[in-house]
This record gives sequence, structure tokens and C-alpha cells, in this order.
Amino acid sequence: MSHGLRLWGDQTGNCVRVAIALHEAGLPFETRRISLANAEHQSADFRALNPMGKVPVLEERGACGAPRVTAQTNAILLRISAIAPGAVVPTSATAASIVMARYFFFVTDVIAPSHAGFWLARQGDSAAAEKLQALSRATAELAETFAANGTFMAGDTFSLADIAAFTILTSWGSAFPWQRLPALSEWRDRVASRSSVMAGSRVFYQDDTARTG
Ligand SMILES: N[C@@H](CCC(=O)N[C@@H](CS)C(=O)NCC(=O)O)C(=O)O
Repeated sequence: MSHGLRLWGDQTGNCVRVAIALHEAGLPFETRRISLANAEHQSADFRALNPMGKVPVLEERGACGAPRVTAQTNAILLRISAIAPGAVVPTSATAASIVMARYFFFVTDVIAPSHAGFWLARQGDSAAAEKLQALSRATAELAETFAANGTFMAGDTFSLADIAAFTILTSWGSAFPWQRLPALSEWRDRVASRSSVMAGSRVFYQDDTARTG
């Protein structure tokens, strides 16, 4: 069944998370680039789609009726999981609960303080920003035990936990102490070579034209 998926976004961590999940689920989708640098997210046309004026947004343009529009990265990721059962969240309830616990660990305990730090840096408060980034990175180090106990972040199946973890941890580059985290370093290399991750990471690097991912 075609879901007529269209992803609106730009080259940001949140948009990349969604693009990786769409690729992992094998769901064809179009992209529409909204240039944040050119303030396209503030246009009346885009706000008609998402009144918050934020990306990513996922549109489902099915055969009949008005398109279904989902904003909020994590709502979109869960919507993708509902469209493609088993693709990014396991169907087993036990395995799914581990995935959810680790996925939300990264979303609430690692990505959220990092994003708050990014905002503080843009406000010019670099000292407070660095404190939040340091908290986020120190918390993320706890995931060494997750990586040491399975092929992926929540066991032996790639999941939303890997998508959340990979995008934030790699965004830090060498500011994250990879050299003393061997299991996480191996996991990072394994995930980086996955085709959905490579394709999703490139999704808004291209140009302004629509394409099928
Ligand atoms: N909680 C929202 C946050 C979305 C968000 O902040 N998106 C950023 C790009 S990653 C954005 O659109 N920024 C433009 C702005 O805030 O003006 C989500 O998870 O989707």
C-alpha cells in the first residue's frame, strides 16, 4: 500500500532521524526542503502545514481524503513504526519495552539537554551551554553498557534507540570520548555503514528539488 509520504525538513538531526527511520522501514518518500537559513519555516505556506513553524513534518498523501500531517520528530518516528510494524520497533512486547526505554533515554536524557545547550549557545551564554553539553555527553557514556551487551543499542535488532543514539553521538565528533568507550565505538562503526543510516544522513544535503528517497 502506498502511503504517499512526503518529508519536509532541512539538514538537522531531527530531520535525519526521521529520514533514517523511513529508509530503514523501506518506505518510499518524497522530500521537500525547507531552508531554515532562508527562514522558509516561517512562511505562511509552511505554517499552514505546521503552525509551530518547525521541521520535520511528515505528510501522508493517501488516495482519498485530506493528507495526514504529523509534526514532532518522536511522534513521526512512532508513526513510522505504526506504518511498518517491526521495522524500527520489534513486534515482541518484551523487546519493544527495552527499545522504548533506551530510545527515551537518548531522547529525554541526552538529546534534550544537548538541544537546550545549543539554544543557550545561540543566546550567547556559552558557559551554561557547555555545562548542558557536558551533562548530555556524560549521560551518554552510560550507553557503553548497552553497546557491550548486544549488537545494537537495545539488543540484536536495529531500532529507534540506534537512530536516536547515532545521530546525537556522532554530532559531537571528537568532543565525545570515543577512545575510552570501545563498545560504543564499534557500535558506531557498525551503524555508520548501514545503508538506511547512510541514505538518511544525506537526505537534505542534496538541493532544493523534490526526490524520492
Ligand atoms: N520538538 C520538535 C522540535 C523541532 C525543532 O526545533 N526543529 C528545528 C530544526 S531541528 C526547527 O525547525 N527550528 C526552526 C526554529 O525553531 O525556528 C521536534 O522534535 O520535532
